[in-house]
Amino acid sequence: MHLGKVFNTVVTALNVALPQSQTNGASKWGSLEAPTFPKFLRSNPLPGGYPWGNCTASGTNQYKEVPYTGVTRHYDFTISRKTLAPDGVTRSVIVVNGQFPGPAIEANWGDWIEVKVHNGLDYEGTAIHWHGLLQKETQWYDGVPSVTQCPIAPGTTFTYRFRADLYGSSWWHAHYSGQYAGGVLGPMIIYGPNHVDYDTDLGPVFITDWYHRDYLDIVEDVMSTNATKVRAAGVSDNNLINGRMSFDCTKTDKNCKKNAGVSNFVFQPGKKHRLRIINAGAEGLQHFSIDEHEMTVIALDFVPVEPYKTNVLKLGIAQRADIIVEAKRNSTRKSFWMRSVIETDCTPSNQPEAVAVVHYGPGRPSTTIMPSSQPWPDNSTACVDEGIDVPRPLYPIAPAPVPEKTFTIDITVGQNETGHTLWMMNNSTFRADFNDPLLLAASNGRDKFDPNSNVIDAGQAKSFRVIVNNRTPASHPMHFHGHNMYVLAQGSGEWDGVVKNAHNPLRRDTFVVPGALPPNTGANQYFVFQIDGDNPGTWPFHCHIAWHASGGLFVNFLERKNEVANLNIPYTIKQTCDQWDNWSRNHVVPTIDSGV
Ligand SMILES: *[C@@H]1O[C@H](CO)[C@@H](O)[C@H](O)[C@H]1NC(C)=O
Ligand SMILES: *[C@@H]1O[C@H](CO)[C@@H](O)[C@H](O)[C@H]1NC(C)=O
Ligand SMILES: *[C@@H]1O[C@H](CO)[C@@H](O)[C@H](O)[C@H]1NC(C)=O
Ligand SMILES: *[C@@H]1O[C@H](CO)[C@@H](O)[C@H](O)[C@H]1NC(C)=O
Ligand SMILES: *[C@@H]1O[C@H](CO)[C@@H](O)[C@H](O)[C@H]1NC(C)=O
Ligand SMILES: *[C@@H]1O[C@H](CO)[C@@H](O)[C@H](O)[C@H]1NC(C)=O
Ligand SMILES: *[C@@H]1O[C@H](CO)[C@@H](O)[C@H](O)[C@H]1NC(C)=O
Ligand SMILES: *[C@@H]1O[C@H](CO)[C@@H](O)[C@H](O)[C@H]1NC(C)=O
Ligand SMILES: [Cu+2]
Repeated sequence: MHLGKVFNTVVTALNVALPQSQTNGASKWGSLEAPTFPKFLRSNPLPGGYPWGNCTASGTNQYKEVPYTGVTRHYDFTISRKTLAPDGVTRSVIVVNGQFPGPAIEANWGDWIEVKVHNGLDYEGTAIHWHGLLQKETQWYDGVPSVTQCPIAPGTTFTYRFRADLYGSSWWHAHYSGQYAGGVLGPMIIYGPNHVDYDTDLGPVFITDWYHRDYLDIVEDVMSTNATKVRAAGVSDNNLINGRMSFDCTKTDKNCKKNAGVSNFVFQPGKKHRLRIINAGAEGLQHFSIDEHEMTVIALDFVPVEPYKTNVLKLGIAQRADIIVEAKRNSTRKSFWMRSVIETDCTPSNQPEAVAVVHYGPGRPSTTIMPSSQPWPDNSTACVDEGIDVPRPLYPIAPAPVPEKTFTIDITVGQNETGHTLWMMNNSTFRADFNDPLLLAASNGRDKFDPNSNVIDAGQAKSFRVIVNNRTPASHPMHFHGHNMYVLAQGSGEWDGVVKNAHNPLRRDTFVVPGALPPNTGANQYFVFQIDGDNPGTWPFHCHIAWHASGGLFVNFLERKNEVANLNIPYTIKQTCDQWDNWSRNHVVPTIDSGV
């Protein structure tokens, strides 16, 4: 819900803002030096055509056809800690190549992407997940420690190689404990066919709730037996747009320097701008808007949708939206607020509203001008995303009307005998075994797993349906790896069996199931989705709220185990385990939470 207040106290005197190097290190995101983005990468031009040939957004089934480009894009990431003040409050941030937010991965649809990851951290493992990609050819490079690999040990290097098998906007992030909330995240842009034209691609707009404490300290509180600490742990201190926002230093401690300033964007009058909005936060559901500008949504997650207009966009953690914003032709105002507000009814924050400035060109704008634009009215208080009624996938796909298997999963929360608050899926909380990844075990023929590995065997089902009953007061952005879910239904109580839009249901990789309302009365909220069993592997299905995943809200679907036994898993995966075994024999590994 918009607070409707402009940040006179915290955004005063933009001209005394900290330099970008002190807020975001080597990152240029959100500054006037940020790049714009092409329609596709031209390093492999085809005569008069596109790298994806004649594939189109409306005419090509993305899950069946991936263009062959023969190109590999190479990236090199070094992960380390650095002292930064993204909002003016100094803390240790985990940076990639010295940047927060991290560097962009760009590729054309169908390219291969190779990323060499050096773990330069002193005592934390890591692993990087390439959010939303299907990994149909390389199921072992999904980047989840204890599921597809062992953590990358400090001082060691691991190279991922995978196909850009879908196109649009996404992000990469650490999947080791709550580490991405400490800064290990960046954009992933995959160029593909466009169904809506635009003039300028302004690229990623990260919206991230922000915490002044290190993720390890937060996770310690999340897992503590002190209910007060558990409740306070997930309350964010601020909200950032492209890694930057001011903070009222009178409210806080010695670590507060001065105004960090806010991010800046430039629109050209009358032109259409593409923005790639990414909720890369730890917990906060966000309402994104640009004052006095309407936006047209053209894709959700990696799925192009029939364009629809909105003023306020709702994104749960890990969700993305590609939007087109047409700038006014002859505006009397020369700058407007961009806003993103954490929905505090489900996700608490001490400073829920982030702002950035949209300037009108031409010419280099003055960043000292404070906009006086007015926010869109937004009185929604429900903890929901864009829902299943309006967004319609552009390329229609009807899932199997009768799935081969159906699973029911209850989400509950409770304390175990020692008083730790744990999240449960079907009465079982997840706990990682960093030294024994599930995919490797399954490919070696294991079919009995530790109960806390939360493995659900989908057998050889060509399609399976999952009914998720959320019996907790919290809303959960539920993410499925290796697939886009067909979201068949959402509602309150018990599902009545009716499928919405059976001929073309919503597809996306993350969907927000609202909290049971009113809390604790048992009136659960449900959502129902279906998966095509076309991707042999061990695929996590989990809440993307970092602190809920820490508390075990995580299961793994073992899909087509007969084929899993035949996967040709490269030796490098086993090597991560040899290196991690060696590391964990010689060092104490802080295993505070579930590990993912
Ligand atoms: C697409 O391109 C292929 C070869 O590049 C060609 O054989 C095919 O006819 C084209 N399809 C359409 C619908 O234009
Ligand atoms: C629980 O945590 C709160 C907040 O940190 C603290 O004030 C309180 O003393 C703690 N209670 C116990 C029993 O440790
Ligand atoms: C733009 O607005 C100004 C002032 O309102 C007016 O003088 C001018 O003619 C307008 N230009 C166009 C192209 O509409
Ligand atoms: C928001 O306010 C408008 C106008 O006051 C009202 O019509 C609408 O029902 C409200 N919506 C919600 C979700 O409260
Ligand atoms: C969850 O538990 C219910 C009730 O015991 C059972 O019917 C269902 O199959 C279980 N779901 C999974 C995915 O194991
Ligand atoms: C409760 O959960 C915590 C965190 O997973 C764990 O450390 C503890 O051993 C569990 N207690 C019992 C009795 O299982
Ligand atoms: C979870 O456990 C409780 C208590 O043991 C039991 O009543 C309930 O049926 C179980 N639920 C599922 C889904 O297995
Ligand atoms: C094992 O770990 C030690 C200490 O971390 C390191 O010096 C050594 O090189 C490692 N050996 C191998 C084979 O990775
Ligand atoms: Cu959750």
